[in-house]
Amino acid sequence: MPNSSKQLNQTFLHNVEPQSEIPVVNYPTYNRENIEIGIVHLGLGAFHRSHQAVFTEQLLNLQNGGDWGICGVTFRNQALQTQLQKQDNLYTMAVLDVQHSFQVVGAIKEVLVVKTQVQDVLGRMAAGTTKIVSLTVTEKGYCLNSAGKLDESLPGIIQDLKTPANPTTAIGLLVCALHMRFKQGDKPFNVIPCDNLPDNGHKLKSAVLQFAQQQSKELAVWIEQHVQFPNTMVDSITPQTEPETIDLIQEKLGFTDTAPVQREQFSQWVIEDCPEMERPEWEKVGVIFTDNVASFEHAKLRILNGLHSALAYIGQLKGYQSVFEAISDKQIKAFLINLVDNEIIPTITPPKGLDLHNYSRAIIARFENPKIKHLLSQIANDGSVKIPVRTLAPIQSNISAARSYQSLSMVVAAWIHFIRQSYINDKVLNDPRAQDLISAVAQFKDNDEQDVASFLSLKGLLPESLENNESFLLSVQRAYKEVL
Ligand code: CS2
Repeated sequence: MPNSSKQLNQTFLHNVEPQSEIPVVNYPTYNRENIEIGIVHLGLGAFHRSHQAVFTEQLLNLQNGGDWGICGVTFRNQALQTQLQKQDNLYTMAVLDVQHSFQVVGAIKEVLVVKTQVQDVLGRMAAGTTKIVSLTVTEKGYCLNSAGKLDESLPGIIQDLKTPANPTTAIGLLVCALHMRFKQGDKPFNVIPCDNLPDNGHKLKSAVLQFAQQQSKELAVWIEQHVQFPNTMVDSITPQTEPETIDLIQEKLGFTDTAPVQREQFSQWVIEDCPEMERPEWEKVGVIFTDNVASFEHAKLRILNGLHSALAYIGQLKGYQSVFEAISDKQIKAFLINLVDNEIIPTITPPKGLDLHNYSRAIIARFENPKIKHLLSQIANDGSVKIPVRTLAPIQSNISAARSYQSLSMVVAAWIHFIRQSYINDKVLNDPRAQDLISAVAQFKDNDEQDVASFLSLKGLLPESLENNESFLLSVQRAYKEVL
């Protein structure tokens, strides 16, 4: 019988029966004390803990997994640090799918907080034992403008450029730690970005170089020549942890874990192959290394994330809260199928062997997973950085190929309505450009044409090729009238 007083921690792990009565739970099979930290991860959110940390865990569980323990860095979340420290940084990853299964993850050995321990974070990044710095800092964490370059007008970047030894942003941290290694005469670490941005490695590299150039030209040249920034594609639906998952773990596994994560069964990680990069042998646990990340990225960002954003805005306007609820609406599902078949798939050149029709249907089936409550409000966050990648990019491709894009325009229109509704109902809009977006909709005059035109003329919102594009404007104006 489960004993409810047990707390997940190292002592618990030492005493756990290797042949657990519960076949669905796996514990670390390696000795955590013998593993050095080789990876610093910036952005210790649920996604990292359910994805990259789990692939690393699976590798460590094989014999001779290597010194690839992780130092997880959160920017502000001291509560998570406290929770994890109580558990010796162990936590459970719960797979909520057709069948439940659980993995206790030991790969994270240390948790640091930038806000209170920035020098410790830098020390760990600058240590010669750190071979890789990976990131999940969300799209906005890359501090890019709509042209994909470092946005030097952002307050965080302005501040970090002024006080580079005391950084607050991911870009500032990377440059400062690389500078320390450069001055020490050490080899650099390599950088693996894991956020939903096309060309994430190259974009991050260019932002880092732009920042570094302002510190020292030699540093910038050294980074340019010696630091690898592979592009990657990551995929696994990981909603915020629900209290029910904590209860489920208590009930099924018999221990208390106050910081578990939950995700679906599906998990994929594609990384650009950089042969000279020292890294874990993740390919042994299913990670794909390829020189064609771009086509995986396009397929995933435009189909999965593109449909997600469509659901997030259209679904909430119709009063739904979760992906599962919205996809269960027949009209919405039919809209998504039409959208993906006619306006998204034609814009993608798939990687060899990937059938985009089947891929899209498998994604819709993943949305239909009733075990996962993925809140539309979570996906709706940060539209100003997601919509350009997920919706405007396929619109641009369709325009160049003279194809229709009316359903994609509907997504843009739903986004504008969503912002307007947030303003009317006095709801917080989570978006790096929240202020601009809210002031734009605050000036709406209930004249649809004018309102849409003034919204879309916000500086830096649209890629250059869509600014002043009459047919695009007309298409969104038409959709804006129809969407509600
Ligand atoms: C979602 C993603 O919140 C969002 O924007 O579209 O987090 C999505 O769940 C993941 O990319 C799935 O891999």
